Formats: sequence, structure tokens, C-alpha cells
Amino acid sequence: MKNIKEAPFLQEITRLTSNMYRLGWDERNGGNVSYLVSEEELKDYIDFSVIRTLPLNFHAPELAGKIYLVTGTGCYFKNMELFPETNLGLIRITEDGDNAELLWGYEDGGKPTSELPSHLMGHIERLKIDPEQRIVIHCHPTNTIAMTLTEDLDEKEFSKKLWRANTECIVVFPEGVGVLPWQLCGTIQIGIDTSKKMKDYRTVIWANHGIFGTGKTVDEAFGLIETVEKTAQVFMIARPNGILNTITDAQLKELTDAFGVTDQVKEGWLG
Ligand code: 2HA
Ligand code: ZN
Repeated sequence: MKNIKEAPFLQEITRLTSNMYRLGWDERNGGNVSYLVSEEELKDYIDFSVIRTLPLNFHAPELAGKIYLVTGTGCYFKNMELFPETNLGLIRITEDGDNAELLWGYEDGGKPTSELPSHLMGHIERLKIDPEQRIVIHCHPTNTIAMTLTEDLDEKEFSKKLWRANTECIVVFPEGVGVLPWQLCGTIQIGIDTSKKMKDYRTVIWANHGIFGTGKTVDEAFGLIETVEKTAQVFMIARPNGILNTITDAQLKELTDAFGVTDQVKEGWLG
């Protein structure tokens, strides 16, 4: 067996968590990631024997047999690169969709993130839309959270504030962003509500808490989050001075036409 610390999929995730830590989006044990890994990618690194079985406390038969690399509950993003074996785990969803079998990791007796319902239910919804869906990232980006304190949480209003502030936004997320008002995190209910939003959006913001980005690649999901966060920063810097210049609906239409994403904009959102 090769050393799993050298596996490309593992290094991709630990590089990601280190990056997010340095960006200031994952203080303490904030944030969590889940990443679909194929048996082919794993076969040189693990023997697929089950170390422990962990109850999911919800039902995810759609993911039966799938294996996810998942950050551990209470784990710090800043420590993942150095100690992946305690801070990360590889879990396989059982055939009945009720349990997760630990195949590697959580070596100090840990278990998956408290936000596992949002992650797995999110994968289920996004897989229906995009069969290549692989990653869900949750983190706590400062300016995005700040913007949920000062702005209306209506999804169209919130999305359009981002689109109007910064040219790349409507091109990167023409479907807008989903927004959930505050509710208790780490629950099955927030998983249900978040995954409902993910039917329409690859990006979901939790007011006074953080953001989710999804996609087929780390770059896609991370790119959504960094584009929202960069724009929220621009918006929050400009806001106290009074906002004078924004991109108009006609200009937003020019952008969606030029970049071929017009059909992804929701009916009635542009003029
Ligand atoms: O503790 O970010 O939402 C990790 C979290 C919970
Ligand atoms: Zn969080």
C-alpha cells in the first residue's frame, strides 16, 4: 500500500483547508468539507476494510456505496495538512443509506463534521442536476457574513447586490445565491433546508454564519465562494460611503449574452 498522505485527492483537500484557514475563513473548528473519491483513486492506499460503523441518523440511500473524504467534527482546518489521519476520514455510505462505514482516518476516535446532513443531502440534490458533482465546501468568510447583517436576505435582492457590485459575479453564478435566514446549525433540519436551496443554487449562504459552495471540482466550488466573498468585501467597503455606481440590468444582460449564460438567469430577475 502507498502512503495515503501522498494521495493527490488527499493533498488537494488539505491544501484547500490550509488555504481557507490562511484566508481567515475557518477560525477554530469552523468549516467543513466533503469530497467524493472513487475506488480507483483509493485502491493503492487503503484495503477497504471497515474500521467502525457510524449511524447517519438520516437516510441517504441515493449515496449507497459512495465514498467521501470528510473533515472531522471539532477539527481545525489549520491542522489538516500536518495531521490528516486524525482530522479527516474516509466514509462509505452503506447500501441501506443509514450508516457510514469508516475506511480510514479519525484516528483519535473522531467522527464526521456536525454538518454532515447538509453535506450529504447537498450532494444528493446536486448529483440530480450534475452527475459529476463531487464536492461541498462550508466555511465562514468574513465579509459574506457581514453582508448578511446589513442586507435584506431576499435571494433576488441579495444576489443582485452582488451582481451589480462586481462584473464577474453574474458570469460566475448566473443562477444567483441561495440565502437561509439564521437557524440552528448542525441539525438534520438545516440539512433539509440547505439541500432544498441547492436544487436551484450551487452557492448557499447561511445568515450570521457562513457559506456553502458545491461543484464537480475543488476549483469550481472554491471559486464560487471566493467570488462571493471578494464581492461582499468590495460591497462592505463601499457601503458606508454610499453606493453611487452599480451595474444596471441592461448591462447585466449584456454580460449574460456575451458569456452565454442568459438561460441560467431566473425568470424575471433581470428587468
Ligand atoms: O464547526 O462550521 O457549522 C464547524 C462549523 C459548523
Ligand atoms: Zn459553520
